[in-house]
Amino acid sequence: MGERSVRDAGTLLAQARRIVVFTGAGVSAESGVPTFRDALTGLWRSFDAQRLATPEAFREDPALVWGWYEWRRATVARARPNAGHVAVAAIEARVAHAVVVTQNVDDLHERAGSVAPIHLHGSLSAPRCSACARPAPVPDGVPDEPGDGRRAAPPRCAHCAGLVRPGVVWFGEALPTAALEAAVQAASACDLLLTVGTSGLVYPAAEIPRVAARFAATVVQVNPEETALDAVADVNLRGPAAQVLPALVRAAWGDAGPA
Ligand code: BJW
Ligand code: ZN
Repeated sequence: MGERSVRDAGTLLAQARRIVVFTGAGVSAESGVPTFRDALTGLWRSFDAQRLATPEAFREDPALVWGWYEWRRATVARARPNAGHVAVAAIEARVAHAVVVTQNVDDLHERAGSVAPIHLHGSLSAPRCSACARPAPVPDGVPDEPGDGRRAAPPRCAHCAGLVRPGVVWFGEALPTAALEAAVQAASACDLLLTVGTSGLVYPAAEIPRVAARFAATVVQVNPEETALDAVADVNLRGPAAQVLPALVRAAWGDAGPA
């Protein structure tokens, strides 16, 4: 990441009145939460996440899929927000109209102090019945050994005895309407969108930075790798979120950070 580009992006950030921070799995990578396209380990070694995150996979083998999500819930429960999440919360605290839109199903933005991040793909902590859709309780405790993948039979719904499923959005499923509408609305009204740690491959979420660009917002991207959003971004800051985002906040508002 060039010093100058961070300084320039900091100036753009400081000038913006309406900001959207759009995040993906990469913002949680330095907290020890694997990204979606990282290779799986444990019992799931022979799968890829794209095959597990489907209604078909849950129908065929509910214990495999539920076990995978319980392992992920355990991983997140043991993780701590990193300096990238903290910097996002600092941007929110500093800018009157700042909206955090995340594709992540973890709660690390909330735990870093973000007020009401919009979750486009649901949450690991909101299980519901796969038959009647009623919310179900989060299982007590978390699995002991997050490194060791295990199958786990999903609980049964208290109302209809249907299988309880994770409250996340799988491939082929619609995103929660209110969340998607709020994200599109914020993207179409912002003057700067900061996209962090996403490959930009999964739709309709990947439309969010594109909507902002179409409405003439400046798009700044933070990612150590090239992504499908490189062409959409006006500024590409190549580096890990936990380093680049704090540097960006300092470049915008000085060492004192948020007011
Ligand atoms: C770092 C870093 C560091 C690493 N710092 N960065 C148009 C064209 C083609 C296909 C479609 C289309 N529209 C829809 C589709 C189908 C499909 C889709 O998009 N498929 C594509 C793969 C081609 N979309 C859907 O099916 C969606 N539903 C839908 O369209 O419904 C239609 C419908 C309408 C009405 C009724 C019914 C149906 C649903 C998509 C749901 C996605 N769900 C998942 C799983 C959520 C639950 C879970 O977590 O298990 O969401 S998939 C997965 O991808 C997850 C993520 O949120 C999402 C995005 O991934 P993300 O965050 O970008 O992660 P990675 O791993 O891809 O990238 C990590 C990045 O971090 C990398 O760039 C690294 O370099 C970077 N990085 N370290 C900063 N330290
Ligand atoms: Zn039910």
